[in-house]
Amino acid sequence: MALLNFERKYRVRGGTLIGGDLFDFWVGPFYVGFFGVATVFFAALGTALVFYGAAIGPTWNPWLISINPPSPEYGLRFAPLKEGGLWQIITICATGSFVSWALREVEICRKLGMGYHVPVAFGFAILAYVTLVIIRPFLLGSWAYGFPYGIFSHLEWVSNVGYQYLQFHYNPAHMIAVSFFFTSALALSLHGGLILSATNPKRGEPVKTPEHENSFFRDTIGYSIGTLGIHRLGLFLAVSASFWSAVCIVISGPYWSEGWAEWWDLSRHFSIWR
Ligand code: UQ2
Repeated sequence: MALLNFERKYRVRGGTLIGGDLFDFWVGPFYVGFFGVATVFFAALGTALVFYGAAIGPTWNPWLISINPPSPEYGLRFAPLKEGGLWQIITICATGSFVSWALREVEICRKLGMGYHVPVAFGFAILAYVTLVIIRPFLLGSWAYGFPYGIFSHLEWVSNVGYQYLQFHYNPAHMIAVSFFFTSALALSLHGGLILSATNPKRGEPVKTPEHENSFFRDTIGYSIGTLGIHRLGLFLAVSASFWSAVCIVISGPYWSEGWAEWWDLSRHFSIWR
C-alpha cells in the first residue's frame, strides 16, 4: 500500500484518551490530540521561561547560561522566581511536556491498534529525568538537590555529586546501568551492521534475507537471536539502562551517604559478625 493510501486508511477518528473528537485532527503530517496541545503549551512556556531566566542572568554565552534550582533553605516550598522559582516552574513544564508527549504516543498507538511499546520505552527515559529532579530531591527534603539547567553547570553538578560519594563507580546500580549502556551499544552496532550488510550487497547482487542474517551469526557464534528477538533484546537493554540509572541516583543520598566503595563493607555492620 502506498504511503498516502495508508495514511488515508489510518487517519481515522477515535482512540483518544481525553477530549473525545475535539482535538482529534492533524496539522499537516502531525497528529494533534489533547496531548499535542498540552505538549506545545508546556514546551512553549518552559522554553520562554528559560529565555527569561537567561535574560535576567549574567551571561548570554550559551555554554554558561544556567537556570539554577533554589537554595536548600527553601526546602520543598516554592521559591521566588529569581531564586529558583523559575527552575521549579521549568521543571513542571518539562515533566508536563514529556508526559503529554508519551500520552500522545499512546493515543496514536490506540488509533493504529498497535501495542504500547514505544510510549512505555519513552516512559523509562521520563522516569530517569523525574527521578533526578523530583523524586530524589523530594526524598532528600529540598528542591536544591535537583540539577541546574545549563550545559556546563549540569556537567559540574554530575561531577560534584559523583565526588560526594568518593568513588561513584563503586555504586552497584551504577555498575549495572553502565553495563546495560555498553551492551546497548554492542547490540545496536551488531544489529545496524547486520542490517546494512544484508541490504547493501555488491552492485548487481540481490538484497539478502533474514536467512542470511541468521546464518552469519550461526556461523560465527553458533547462535542467532532472530529478527524479532534482536528488537526484544534491544528494548530490554535500553529500558534497563534507564531504569538502573534511575536506581543508582535515587539510592545515592536517600539510602547511602558514605563513599560508594564503603557500601561493599556493608556486612561489617551486621551485628551477627561483631
Ligand atoms: C541476530 C539477528 C538479528 C540481529 C543480530 C543478531 C537474525 C536482524 C545482531 C545477533 C545477536 C545476538 C546473537 C545476540 C547478542 C547478545 C547481546 C547481549 C549483544 O541474531 O537475527 O536480526 O540484528
